Amino acid sequence: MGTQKRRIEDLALLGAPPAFESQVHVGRPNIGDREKLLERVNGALDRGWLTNSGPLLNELQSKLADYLGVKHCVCTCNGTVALEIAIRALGLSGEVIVPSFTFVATPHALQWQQITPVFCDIDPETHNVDPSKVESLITPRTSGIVGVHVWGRPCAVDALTKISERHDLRLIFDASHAFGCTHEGQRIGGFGDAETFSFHATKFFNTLEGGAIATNNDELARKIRLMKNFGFTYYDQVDHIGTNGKMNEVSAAMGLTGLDSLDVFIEANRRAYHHYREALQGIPGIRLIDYDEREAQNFQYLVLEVDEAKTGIHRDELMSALHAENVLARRYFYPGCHRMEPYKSYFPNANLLLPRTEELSKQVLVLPTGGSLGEERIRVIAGLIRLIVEGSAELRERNIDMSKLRLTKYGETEVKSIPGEHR
Ligand code: T4K
Repeated sequence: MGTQKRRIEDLALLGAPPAFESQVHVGRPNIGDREKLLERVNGALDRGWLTNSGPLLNELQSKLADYLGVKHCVCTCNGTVALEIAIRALGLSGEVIVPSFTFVATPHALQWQQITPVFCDIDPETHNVDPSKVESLITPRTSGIVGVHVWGRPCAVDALTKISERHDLRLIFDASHAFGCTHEGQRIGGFGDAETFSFHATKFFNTLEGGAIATNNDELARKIRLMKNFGFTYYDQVDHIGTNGKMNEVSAAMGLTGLDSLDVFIEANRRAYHHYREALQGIPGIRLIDYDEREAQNFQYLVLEVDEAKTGIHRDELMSALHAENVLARRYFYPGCHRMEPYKSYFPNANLLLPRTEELSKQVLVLPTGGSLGEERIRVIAGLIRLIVEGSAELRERNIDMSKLRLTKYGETEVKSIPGEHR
């Protein structure tokens, strides 16, 4: 369950045992009724129909279209391929405006097709593209905008729609985080020319791996359906360029099972969010992002902004200290896509136009959350953050060098010869 720590000496950083015996992850999958899932998977095995427009996929697509309130929802093998197909089906080329503060799949889906992502800065309040910065980035080569609803909070849908209409640009929303969320009462999914979802295991709604493209445009949907299946129109007739973007029946079974439990997932996430909110209250320099509860939210991401001027400790140091306790907080989307390859080689000075992105990506820390975490563990995690922040001056006095904490994949932390007092 985790040990509630109250004294600086109890921190793993100082050699004490970690608060949690095993690693506590962000992105734990939401899993619905296992019996029902296995029943569906067994049905697929019995039918001997495992992919290529199986009955489970067709049922899922039609239920998703109803849920999202769109005419068409085409499922894909993952969210990256959903983006790639939407980009291609809409005929994007040249340059496309996109935030850098996103998962790298968003610009990769463009660059993969030789389209140049032009990074736009964000609004630090919303973490989403700042629409007032978009128009100055438009050139004769610009063909579209990809907005991202980061953390499930809708980006400036109306402003971006107006800009795209004014300049005759295509508009896609990467809604990977926003399944189940609304903007002005309308489900995310129906905005722009198309919206894409990721149903990766770590997402609010998952199909193991998977994704979808939602659109109200019949012709676009027809193209997308062709493109995700090699362009086949009949058994041996290919009428379009295509790829293999199909979702299989086991993934569809997972999706159908998850759909039955959406309300349970949301309620568990909402409760966890409020437990954190209460437990983190009053910690100087720690701000938990807000979700507008007048809208539907999925509360999948527990996002802190760490203001070093007030905490006395840098976000990375706090993260290292948490990793030492087996709390594997993540610094999404550090360092910003513009500082990742190939973009940092292509645009070495992109940072000059992205001051807000630069700043925020040094402040954000995403904590483990979700239904399986439970109130007690949330209190332990929040208690650790309080102890580390409130004890930061003392940690400095003890000459604890937190940069000595080395992080490895999934945050396995090695604490190496930390100077200062040890227990
Ligand atoms: N656009 C946006 C805005 C996105 O956020 C994403 C994906 C995409 C597009 C592309 O969609 P996909 O092609 O992925 O469908 C993770 C996810 O892999 C990625 O899907 C997601 N965004 C991104 C935000 O997070 P990593 O590199 O952090 O993944 P990983 O493997 O480190 O997992 C995160 C945590 O979840 C770990 O602490 C372990 C835990 N975990 C992971 C898996 C796979 C589990 O507990 N169980 C699991 O099964 O990217």
